[in-house]
This record gives sequence, structure tokens and C-alpha cells, in this order.
Amino acid sequence: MKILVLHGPNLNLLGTREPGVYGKVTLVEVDRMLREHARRRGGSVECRQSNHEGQLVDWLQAAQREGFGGIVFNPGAFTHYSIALRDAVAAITLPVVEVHLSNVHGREEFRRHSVIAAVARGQIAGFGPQSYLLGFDALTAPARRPAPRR
Ligand code: CA2
Repeated sequence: MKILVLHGPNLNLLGTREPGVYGKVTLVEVDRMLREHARRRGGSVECRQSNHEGQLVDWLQAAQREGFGGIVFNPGAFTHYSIALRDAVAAITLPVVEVHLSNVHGREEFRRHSVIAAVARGQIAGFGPQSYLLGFDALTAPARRPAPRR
């Protein structure tokens, strides 16, 4: 399955500033890890980053007709207040998994609320770059449900 990975604002700075919060891995390295992870699982990813809300809305809206099967989305700071991104996620039929490098629930109060989470398939936060890999797995290898009892 082909998965679209969207990185929101400021994530282009990853690995160059605030290593104590976001680590030392750059966005180029995260994307490389994702491509390798997807390849090992027989899938693929296309990774894009934008600092602009409208660009992210356009990519979300276009994803289905571009042939993607799901979206791994780190909306960055937009997570906490962008109703435009929430509406875009709610409007599309593709599954979206919200991911965060940091554990947003253990940080400042304003980061504990996501306006996206309620319309996403789920949220993964706090595992550094691995959050993205887990997001890929959640979309491509949904957890097995226990067999029904007879
Ligand atoms: O933990 C995450 O992945 C966040 O989405 C990152 C956002 C933050 O606003 C969210 O609350 C949580 C910030 C991305 C900025 O990334 C930087 C990376 C390096 C240096 C400066 C910013």
C-alpha cells in the first residue's frame, strides 16, 4: 500500500534545533527510515513537509485521487487549533493516523488537546521518529481482533 506522510510546520528544522525535545534525527533521516520501513513491509511512502496550512489541506484533499491508501499526519502546532485541518481530515474517506514525535500529553497544557484526534483513526505520540513507523503499521497492518468464541 502507498501511504502519504505529511509533516507540518517547523518539522523541517528537526535535528537542527531543540534536540532535547525532538532529538537529533533530521527530517531527511526520518523520511529515509520511513521509506526503508515501508519497503521491508512491501509498501511505499511519499513524504511531504509544509509550513502552510492551506498546502496541507490541499494535500489531504488530493490524497485519494493520487492513489494513496492512508495518511500518516504530524500536523505540528496546527494540531492544537487548526479547524481547517480538522475539517479536511473529517471530509476525506482515507484513514488518517495522527502522529507526534514528543509525548504531547506530558508537555504544556496547550499541547494536550488535539482538534484533529477526534476525526483521525487514532493518535500515536511520544516515540520519536518511531511514531511515524508505528503510524505506517497502524494503517497497513491493522491489529488482529480475537477470533469470535463459538
Ligand atoms: O511532537 C510533535 O511531533 C509535535 O507535533 C511537534 C510540533 C509541536 O508544536 C507539537 O505540539 C508536537 C513542533 C514541531 C517543531 O519542530 C521543531 C523541531 C526542531 C526544532 C524546532 C522545532
